[in-house]
Amino acid sequence: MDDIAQRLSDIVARHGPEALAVSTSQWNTQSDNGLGRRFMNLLGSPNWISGVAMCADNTAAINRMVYGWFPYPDYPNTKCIVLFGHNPKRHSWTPVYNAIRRAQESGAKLIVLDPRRSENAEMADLWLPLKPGSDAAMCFGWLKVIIEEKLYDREFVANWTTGFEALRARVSEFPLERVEQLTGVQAEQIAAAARLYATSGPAVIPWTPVTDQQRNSTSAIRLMCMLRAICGNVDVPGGEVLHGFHPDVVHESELELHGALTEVQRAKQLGSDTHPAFTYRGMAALREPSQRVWGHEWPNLINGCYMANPSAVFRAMADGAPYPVKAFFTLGNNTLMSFANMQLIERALLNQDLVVALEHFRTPTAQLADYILPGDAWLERNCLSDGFGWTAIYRPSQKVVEPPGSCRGAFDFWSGLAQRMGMVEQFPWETHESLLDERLAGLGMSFEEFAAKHAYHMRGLEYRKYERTGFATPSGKVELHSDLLDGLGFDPLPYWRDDLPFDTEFPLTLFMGVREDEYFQTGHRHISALRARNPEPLMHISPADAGTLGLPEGRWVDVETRQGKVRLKTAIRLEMPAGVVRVPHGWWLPERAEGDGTLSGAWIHADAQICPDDADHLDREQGIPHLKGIACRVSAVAEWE
Ligand SMILES: Nc1nc2c(c(=O)[nH]1)N[C@H]1C(S)=C(S)[C@@H](COP(=O)(O)OP(=O)(O)OC[C@H]3O[C@@H](n4cnc5c(=O)[nH]c(N)nc54)[C@H](O)[C@@H]3O)O[C@H]1N2
Ligand SMILES: Nc1nc2c(c(=O)[nH]1)N[C@H]1C(S)=C(S)[C@@H](COP(=O)(O)OP(=O)(O)OC[C@H]3O[C@@H](n4cnc5c(=O)[nH]c(N)nc54)[C@H](O)[C@@H]3O)O[C@H]1N2
Ligand SMILES: [Mo]
Repeated sequence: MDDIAQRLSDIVARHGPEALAVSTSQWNTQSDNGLGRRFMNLLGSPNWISGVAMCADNTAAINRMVYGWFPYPDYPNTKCIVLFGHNPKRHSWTPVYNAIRRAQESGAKLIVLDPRRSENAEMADLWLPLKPGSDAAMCFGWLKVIIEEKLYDREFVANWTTGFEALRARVSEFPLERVEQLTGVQAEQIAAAARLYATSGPAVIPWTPVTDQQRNSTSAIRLMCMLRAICGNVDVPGGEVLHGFHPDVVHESELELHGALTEVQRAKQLGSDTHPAFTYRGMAALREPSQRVWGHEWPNLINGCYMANPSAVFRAMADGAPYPVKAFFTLGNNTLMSFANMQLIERALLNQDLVVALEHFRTPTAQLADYILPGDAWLERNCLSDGFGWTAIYRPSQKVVEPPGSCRGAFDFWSGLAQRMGMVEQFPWETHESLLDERLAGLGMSFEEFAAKHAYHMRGLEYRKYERTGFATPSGKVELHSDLLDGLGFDPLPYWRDDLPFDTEFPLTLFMGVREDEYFQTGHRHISALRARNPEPLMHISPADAGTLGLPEGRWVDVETRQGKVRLKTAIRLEMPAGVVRVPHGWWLPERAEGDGTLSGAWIHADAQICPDDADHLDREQGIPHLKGIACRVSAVAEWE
């Protein structure tokens, strides 16, 4: 830690504080209490990124632009659930899986939009097999039906939205024949689904990662927000509720001290010029409204607000432009494999003066670090969770064993570093527990008392809070037309960006995803009991395509895009549509040789090496990559172990 602090200080002295970049991910939202951002804001670096730039966090940021918060579904009271791809299963999003099944038992309808006949598609009242990446076009189709047939909540639209006429005009560019062409779903089915959503009673469109990972992401997310809003489903029982902060608990956004970062340093945030949506620049117009409605200028929902653009950070690390980034900390995040363009990320890591990983394992990313600090695990630390800042529900998670050996958590890392770098006053807590106690002081309890008393704690939900406070947007209303986006140089209305031209050399389409029960993301391949159940990365392909390509079950193939290739094993699946293949996320082989060049099989199997991050494949506003519909080709591999 002394050496890390010394080397970081030298880098800051030479290149400025912005030469430090930090990447983390979901781990962060459950353990760091905002201390990572606090350290960076005090040091003066805006270059914080997270793998969740492609998972809920970016959705949260975009939702704020429409109605000021990221809503959570009121499953127990809903009458209709719409899943855009999102496929909760017994072993994936288990609580939501249970909530959906219970809602169905009490009569709620289920609509599933998925190219694949997924588990939820099989249990749905309506299944629309849309083309990968066509979710935004589908939403336009629904809006067309709902507006034309006047199925929307006219009173809410009149009183609480801006830009409805402009939206109506934009939507009129999407007759159902066009939407049918763009999505591959029959017009009658699109109309039937739109009617079911708009007329079943209060309805929900739960968050989905599918629209977090598309070149049409910002429009798709905004269109979903608009469907919720104009159908009167925002902040009502059975709809989707804007929780706000819990009034008596100190939330992470507050501990992060975003106000401490100077305007000058904020303006240096990488990627904020080209892809500003979730950066400081992109979210600046929400400061005042957030203060007005939620009592805080810098709500950081799901840690997805005010972050730099990942691709821009990796470019600065690799090439020193627009300025050098020379120190990189990766905490609970397999950085190399969790973004697009792995080739670039490896160059970026190899061009650093200091790389520190806080990890459990020698992941491909950790293998390129100067220091691997052993991280503690969730059973070895106390934690206060508010659902990633999404809900006003707090849950304790208690330490049951001491971390072994020298394993330490985020608290020790950040405060240890802060203390060595002259920030003693701003990191006054002696222990992690004293920080948790401080967060709960408003409830008159210590963490220990809180954990003994509450499995979870929330205040009663208040519906239609906007009638009292307005929405936390510049206009105080739901912004269907966005002056904010207009001001940043983007289309103020949602739009459809045409598909990339057909590439004859790459005639198939791939999507990444379909979670594996045995593993979480890039983790756990070293656990032999799990590996025995699921030994190899599988390409799912339809029987028709397997036939055309002459691929028997179990044949190894290379799936190639213009960016790179991955080696996968053929798995013929009846539920796959023709023309589409599935590439699994995050495969590497911990038993293989480590280090640059091989990275334990990451250079054979990792999906990040086939995801491009050129302008055509990035969402314009957010700059996140397209994992749902990349042109590819598949070729059999003659011999491979
Ligand atoms: N190319 C590509 N990129 C993606 C995706 C994709 O499909 N393709 N998916 C996106 C999605 S949905 C998400 S959520 C993100 C996920 O991105 P990450 O959250 O980075 O996902 P993981 O691969 O689980 O990596 C977490 C790492 O943290 C370590 N770890 C686990 N628990 C602890 C702990 O308690 N302490 C410490 N110190 N370390 C711990 C694990 O060993 C693991 O290496 O990636 C996104 N990025
Ligand atoms: N066991 C286990 N559980 C997990 C995880 C894990 O790794 N393992 N990961 C966790 C994380 S971080 C996340 S984000 C969630 C993700 O969980 P899910 O949201 O369920 O994501 P996936 O299983 O990747 O894909 C869901 C569906 O999207 C469909 N799909 C693919 N492309 C498109 C498209 O363009 N549009 C539409 N509408 N559908 C499409 C696929 O066919 C698939 O059925 O799971 C979480 N739970
Ligand atoms: Mo995720």
